[in-house]
Amino acid sequence: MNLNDIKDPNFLKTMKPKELKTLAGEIRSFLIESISETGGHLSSNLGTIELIIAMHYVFNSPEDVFLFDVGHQAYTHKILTGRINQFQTLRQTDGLSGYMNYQESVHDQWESGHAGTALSALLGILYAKKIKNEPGFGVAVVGDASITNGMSFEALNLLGTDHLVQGIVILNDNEMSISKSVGSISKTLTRFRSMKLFIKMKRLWQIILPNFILNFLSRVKRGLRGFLQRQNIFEDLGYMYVGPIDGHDIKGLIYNLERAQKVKKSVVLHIITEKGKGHTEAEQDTIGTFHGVSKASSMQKGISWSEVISLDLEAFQKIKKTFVIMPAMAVGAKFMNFAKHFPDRYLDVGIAEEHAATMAASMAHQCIPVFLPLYATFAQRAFDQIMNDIARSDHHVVFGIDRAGIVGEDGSTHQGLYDVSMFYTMPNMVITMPYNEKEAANLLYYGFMKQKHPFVIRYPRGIVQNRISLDEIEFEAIDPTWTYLEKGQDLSLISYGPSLDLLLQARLDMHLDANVINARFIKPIDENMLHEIMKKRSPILVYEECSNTGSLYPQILKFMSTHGYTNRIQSMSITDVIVKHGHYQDMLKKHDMDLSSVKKVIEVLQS
Ligand SMILES: Cc1ncc(C[n+]2csc(CCOP(=O)(O)OP(=O)(O)O)c2C)c(N)n1
Repeated sequence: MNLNDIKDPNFLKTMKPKELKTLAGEIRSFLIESISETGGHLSSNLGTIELIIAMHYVFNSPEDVFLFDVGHQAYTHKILTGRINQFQTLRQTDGLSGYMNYQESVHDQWESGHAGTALSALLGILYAKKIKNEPGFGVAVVGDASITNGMSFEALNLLGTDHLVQGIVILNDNEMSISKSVGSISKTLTRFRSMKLFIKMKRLWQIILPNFILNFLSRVKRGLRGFLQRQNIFEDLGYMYVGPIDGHDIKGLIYNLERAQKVKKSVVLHIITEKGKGHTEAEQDTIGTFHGVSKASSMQKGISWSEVISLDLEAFQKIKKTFVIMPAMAVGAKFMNFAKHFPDRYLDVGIAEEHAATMAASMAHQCIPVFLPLYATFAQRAFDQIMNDIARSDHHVVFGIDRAGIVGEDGSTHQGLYDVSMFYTMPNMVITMPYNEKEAANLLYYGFMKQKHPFVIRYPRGIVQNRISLDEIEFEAIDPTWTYLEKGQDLSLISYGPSLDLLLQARLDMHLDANVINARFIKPIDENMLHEIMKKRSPILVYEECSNTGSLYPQILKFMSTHGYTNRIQSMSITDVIVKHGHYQDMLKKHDMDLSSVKKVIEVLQS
């Protein structure tokens, strides 16, 4: 069939299993070709094609609601709901989102981007349907890594024994998070996978025996299995557990989904899929390189900020041994080499930011130097733990806040725009951002060697100019002050991180006699330098690629009002707006943060 003709999933209902299989093959070929051009979540989507076809075959979306945990694995859902023609714009400015998106389709009824939300949302959907007296099932697809998230367990704990609602939880088990799944849940699932024969027999009993005998047997079985095999965690939590099922066998999936519809309690359908199915390299990938792939034409030269920080920390091990707690982002945060070189100083804790923060706090209390890398957006998950266990108690944890600022293609759920405000509210927190590679190394050194407070080093998603290697890295003492990148009389341009390059460029292009000030210590502020520039009474621009609610700008305003300074001051920031997916430069422009916007603001300030 011509995939471009798909308008909605109804056409599936009359198709035969063989035709559905052919369709899966066509979608797989399309996705491999299309994602290799645009970039996107390759492996996860190649693993869910048959599942999503079966879901749309059995259920009636949007009356039946589908929730995809994270939402990165739902490309087939996008195709079956009539969006294939937009795939050439996937993750691009004004194009198709890489995640579920309320604005794109009535079939997208849960947006997330952050792992672990689907089961809570499922309970919400089911209760809403009940209150509104609306028909329809709720079906949540959760990966074997996302189900280990604390939030997933909070919801699992309730749904299994809630007799007012019935949810269908599809546990999509591919043994992978981005890299390998970790922890005891993962081990438990491995044990389930080895129980296939037992499961087949159980399926047979359920077909041939009447209900009351099944119920009786179920009780006997639980006792017996508890004795013989240890129990099934999902059954213990009150669910009917069905599985493990081959997640690429459409016929089997349809059979089991139809059964799940008829069960009068919540069901966990455990399916086994292969991440990257149909793409040889992705199938063999045990590291996570193919979880998300970049657009072919967007490969930039140089190395990423994440790699700089990871290399710095490796080099720093000669000076001090530090422990890294990694919440599931080893590949993106570029810590695979660190993990290999220092296995006894590294722990992947899975998608568990809250746990990671509290664990870091207690290690710090035991005087272990801990480095905690968190993407800015995922650090939000651990607000309470960072606030209560680290900041309140003044524990010396060093944070690497990665993907700070506009993130580009991942879009609104992944923007790193709130971390400065978040950390600013926290007592004892020191917040920094390096301008270049050299400063990154020095801040890391300073954070571990000269600080006793919780210490944040934030860095963006982009690429650094100069490639650095391990043996080039040197650490120097750094003062907790701001520095002048350029000096001048007429105005002061203040920022931190690589955004300073924009200000330097504006200065150059406009032939300005201006200070360009590197506020590398975002908190605490450099009061001496502020006095120095304020006394000149010249105008000030504070440029921050983040929300300015509670960031550097209001601190400078507070300083000015305390000391009675009345300089003209202007803030450029991304405040109270949602930044969508798209090219980094496009987003800067769209939100009046690009070079030409800087120049316009400077002109106004000088007029
Ligand atoms: C709170 C949070 N932390 C980290 C991530 C980054 N992340 C996106 S997908 C993913 C792995 C998900 O694995 P799994 O749930 O097993 O789904 P799969 O991709 O294997 O289908 C991670 C860690 C995230 N989205 N949310």
